[in-house]
Amino acid sequence: MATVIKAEPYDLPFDPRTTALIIIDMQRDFLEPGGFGAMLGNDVSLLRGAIEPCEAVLEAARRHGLLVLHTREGHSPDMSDCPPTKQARGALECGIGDAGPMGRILVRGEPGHDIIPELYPMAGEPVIDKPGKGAFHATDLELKLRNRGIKTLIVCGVTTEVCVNTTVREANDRGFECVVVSDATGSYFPEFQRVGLEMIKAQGGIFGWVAPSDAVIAALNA
Ligand code: TIU
Repeated sequence: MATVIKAEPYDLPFDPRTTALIIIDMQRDFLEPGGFGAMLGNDVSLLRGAIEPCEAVLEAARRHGLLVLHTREGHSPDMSDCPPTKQARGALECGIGDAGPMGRILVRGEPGHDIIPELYPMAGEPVIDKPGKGAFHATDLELKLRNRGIKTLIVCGVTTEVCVNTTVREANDRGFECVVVSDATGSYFPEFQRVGLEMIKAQGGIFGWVAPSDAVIAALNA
C-alpha cells in the first residue's frame, strides 16, 4: 500500500526517499523581540506556537532519514543583494541593514539572522540563505533538490502568507508537490494564517496540500 499523508484537499501519496523537509525562516529576527518582525510592528509571540509542532516534524524527519533543509531570509553585510526597494519599504526608522537589539536587521552573521535554538540545523543539513521571500529566488535550492531526486516537500516555518506561500508557489511551478504543515507554520495575523492555508489547498490543491503535524508524523512513522 502506498504511503499517504492524510491531507487536504485529499490524501497525498509520497515516498520518504524522495521527500524533503524544508523549514522556512525560523529565525530570531522573526520570532524574538527586537528583530525584523517586531520592527514591522508585529507581536512576535504570535509565531511561537509553530515552534513545538515544527520541532516534532523535524525530529520525525531526522529519525526517518529525510533530507532536511533550513532557510534564512537575509542579506550580505554590504547589502549588495538587497533591492533598494526592499530596504526602503515600510519607511522604518530601524529597518533592514540597520543596527537593532539583535544586531543588524536581516544581515547574515548577525545574531538575529540566525535560526532559533529550538530548531537549530544539524551538521550536514543545508541552510539556504535567501535574499527574497521565496526560497528558490537567487538560491541553489532547486539544484540541491533535483540532485537528490526530491519530488515532495514538507513545508514548515514562517510566515504563512509571506515566505511560506511564496516558496510553495515557486516550488509548485517547478513541479514539486508541497504539503504545508498547518500548525508548524505561523503568521502575525490570525486571519492571514487561516486564509494563507486556504489558498494553498483551494481549487483541488492549486498550490499543494495542507496537513497538521500529527498527520505528517503518522505518515512518516507508517
Ligand atoms: N513580514 C513577514 O510576514 N514575513 C517576512 O518578512 N518574511 C518571512 O515570511 N520569512
